[in-house]
Amino acid sequence: MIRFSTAGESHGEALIAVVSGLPAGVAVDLEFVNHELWRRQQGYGRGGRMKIETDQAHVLSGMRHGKTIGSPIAIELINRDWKNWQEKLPVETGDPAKHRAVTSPRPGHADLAGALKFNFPDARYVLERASARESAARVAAGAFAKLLLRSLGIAVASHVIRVGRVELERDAAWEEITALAGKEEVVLACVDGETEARMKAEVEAATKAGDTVNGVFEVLAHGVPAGLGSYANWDERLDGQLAWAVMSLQAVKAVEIGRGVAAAASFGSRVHDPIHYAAANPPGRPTRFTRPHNNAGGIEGGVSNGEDVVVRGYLKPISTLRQPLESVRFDTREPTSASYERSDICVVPAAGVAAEAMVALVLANLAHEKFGGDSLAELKRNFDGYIEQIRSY
Ligand code: EPS
Repeated sequence: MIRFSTAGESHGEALIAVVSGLPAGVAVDLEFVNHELWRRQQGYGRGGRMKIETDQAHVLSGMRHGKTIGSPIAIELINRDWKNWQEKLPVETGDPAKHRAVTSPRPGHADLAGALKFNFPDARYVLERASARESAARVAAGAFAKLLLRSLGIAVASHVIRVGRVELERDAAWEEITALAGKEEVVLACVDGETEARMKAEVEAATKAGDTVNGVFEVLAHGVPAGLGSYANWDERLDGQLAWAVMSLQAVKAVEIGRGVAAAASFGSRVHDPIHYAAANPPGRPTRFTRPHNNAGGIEGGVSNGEDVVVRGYLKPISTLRQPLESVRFDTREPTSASYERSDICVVPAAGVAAEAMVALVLANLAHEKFGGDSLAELKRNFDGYIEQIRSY
């Protein structure tokens, strides 16, 4: 089983990701891991914190001579901002006068629910862990999953399809989406320049108004063979696992598989993807079964069907507002405005990168579950045998 967990607070010394279960022998390209971390920091509308941080993976264990060794991989990401917080958030008792309380909860953030739950007098410790800063550790973990998937010919990418009222109104080709990851400057990670410019104007309007705006990202996984996930038990369904994984990301409030939302308002004859059979294997496809479109998002019955896996994440706008909403003081319970701390205006491209990581981790785990193996060679042998079976079906 490939699993991961993270630790670390937004303004603590470091974030940590621990990934276990990856087979031995996966070549780890740290430049790629760091590029993934860089991508998560980009996008028009990111906050001041991103000017402080340059996230870099410091691998502590589980990797020797450039390859995984089958042991848990521990990755540390140093928070450069820690130097500004050492006295305000010391690990040991420190000077209570230097504590920086978050005095009134922000509607939409975890502040109130977290303070009630953990019986904190203010929301400082809540936001420290609830912050989307944690998603950097997920991206580091996900990069390792992506490297494993890469050796099976599976790639995961994302793009932005909505910011506020502006939506991408055409289909995006896989090549266009993957090209975004190689760009030196990320604006809003939309494949269409004209739409992206209008998305940018939407963020500018929110910035001017002291407001925030988010939207929708789409993650695609290409090269996923038919047969990952299962309809046999509820918790084995690929769509369910992806929904959980993507929904668990900060600010994601809805997840869609394929064209699930539009499908709910359509007739079956307009939704389902007809099945054809080619005379020979189309290039790059292990199966001769083809579909003229992919409204199902590559998943039928909770099982991958060989088409691209397509997952959309809908983000609520960031809840830290420069023009704050009504709230209540933690100490006196008197009405006041919600606390304001430096924040982002728009994070859709960054959330898309974090969602790629989550999708990669789910797929890597299911691939490992199906094909097994303690070494990459063993996994690959089993994988190749299965692909041969599908190819000749
Ligand atoms: C984030 C780091 C944070 C925020 C943001 C995500 O940095 P700071 O709190 O120091 O400004 O920019 O956090 C939130 C959106 C949030 O709601 O907490 C990051 O690394 O992504």
